[in-house]
Amino acid sequence: MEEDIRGPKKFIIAGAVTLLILVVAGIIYFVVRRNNANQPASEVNQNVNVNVNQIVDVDINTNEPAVVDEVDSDFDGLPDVEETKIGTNLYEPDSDNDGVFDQDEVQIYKTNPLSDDSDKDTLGDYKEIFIWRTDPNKADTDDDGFSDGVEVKNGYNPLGRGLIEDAPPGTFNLEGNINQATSTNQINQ
Ligand SMILES: [Ca+2]
Ligand SMILES: [Ca+2]
Ligand SMILES: [Ca+2]
Ligand SMILES: [Ca+2]
Repeated sequence: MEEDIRGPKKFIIAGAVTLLILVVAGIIYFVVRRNNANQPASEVNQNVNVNVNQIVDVDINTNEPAVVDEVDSDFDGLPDVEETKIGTNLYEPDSDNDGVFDQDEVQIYKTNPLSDDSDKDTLGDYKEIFIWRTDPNKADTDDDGFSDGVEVKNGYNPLGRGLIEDAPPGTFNLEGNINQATSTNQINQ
């Protein structure tokens, strides 16, 4: 009977000890593993945070001036920064009110956006560019000794020899409008 009782007892004690060892080992394993896993994770987080912060800093630094550069208060295509440098009105797309937008004057026609007559030949930039097709930056476009303004005022062709009235149909007349074939014929007759 005693042996019968001792047998299972031994087994129970052995089993309990084994279980205890397993549990302790398990806890140790779990704790060690958790510590190992946490440490690199926190380091990674720190790295990510540093990188993200650096990227954000860089983005802010590069984007801030770019955004400022692109501000165009009067939507004339010339950024405020550029207008401030040139001295044109940030809130007026045609600062000199000559009919040619600031951006076009600066970037296309190279005329003075602060003067309605860039070459001071008494023929305005708009008329030179869009009507007479003369050089808005050259007072005497055809180099004949008479300024564009004087020629037009006196009825002479600012782009060559002769009178405006003699200019072929499809060019311009005294008012700066396209010549009609009939009026030219009348003049010729
Ligand atoms: Ca502008
Ligand atoms: Ca203008
Ligand atoms: Ca002019
Ligand atoms: Ca001329």
